[in-house]
Amino acid sequence: MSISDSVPAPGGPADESPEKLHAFVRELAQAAGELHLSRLTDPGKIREKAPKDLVTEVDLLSEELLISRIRERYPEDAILSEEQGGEISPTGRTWLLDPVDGTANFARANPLFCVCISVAEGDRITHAAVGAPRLGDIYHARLGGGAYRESASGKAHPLRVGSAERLADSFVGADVSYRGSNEPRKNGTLEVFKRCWQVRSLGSAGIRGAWLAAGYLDVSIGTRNTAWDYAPTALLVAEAGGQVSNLTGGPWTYDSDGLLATNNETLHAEALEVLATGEG
Ligand code: 2AM
Ligand code: CA
Repeated sequence: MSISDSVPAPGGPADESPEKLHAFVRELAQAAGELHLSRLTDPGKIREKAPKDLVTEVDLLSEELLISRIRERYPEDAILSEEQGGEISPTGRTWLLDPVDGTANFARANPLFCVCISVAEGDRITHAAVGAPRLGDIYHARLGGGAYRESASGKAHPLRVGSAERLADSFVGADVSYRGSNEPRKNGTLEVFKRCWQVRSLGSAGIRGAWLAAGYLDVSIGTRNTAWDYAPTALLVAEAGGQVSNLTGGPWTYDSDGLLATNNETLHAEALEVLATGEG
């Protein structure tokens, strides 16, 4: 039995079930995606909240939409979202939201952007959705219930990680910017790049994690500390049969300073070893 079966939904409808909560998570992803598409070539005013860290009007509108719908249905739940902030509840349920992940892509109408929605209970992610409307896909997972790619037709395809067991056979996804201060981890990531088969830099942590779960990538390296865009990866990849940890092999948590996801234990061990060699 998963925690989501055993914990009553605080503040939710009395007959709430994990399936209903999950359907709501998918509805939210769909609604945010429709908003994204309606503003695809009109992101509105773009601001730099930090150098090269963009926020558009659509980020803020998407966040408003998500938060208002969650508050209406689950007024007791905690919310942590990228632009408005918030807290993770130590005991109750928390929604982790990235209203537009891949904003730098979205701002120029590049199709690789998504909304990231996760539900956390205690230290576990119980539901997650990555909605990538320009791709026509919603990737979603429920703890113990499997991971799926839902296409625009509504058809659900089960997700399964790829089979590569060696870096030399792997497609590696990571976003490396030569700006900023995460130099040691960057060196480790570059070392992984040198040893893998091919590198993919997508500009969206949410899509990168979903694509690992789907078998389109074999290794995903995230070198930031942003729970709202890594949380879906943790659940999607675990439910698709893969491995997830922090960058030194410990459990990934909300305040880990990075996330490594791979197909299997053998590949995970190799990736961790190579990441560590780059630290020197
Ligand atoms: P964002 O679009 O929600 O900001 C590629 O840059 C990936 O890293 C995206 O998922 C992006 O999320 C994330 N990211 C997190 N912090 C960032 C920052 N300071 N600058 C650029 N991208 C950031
Ligand atoms: Ca964002």
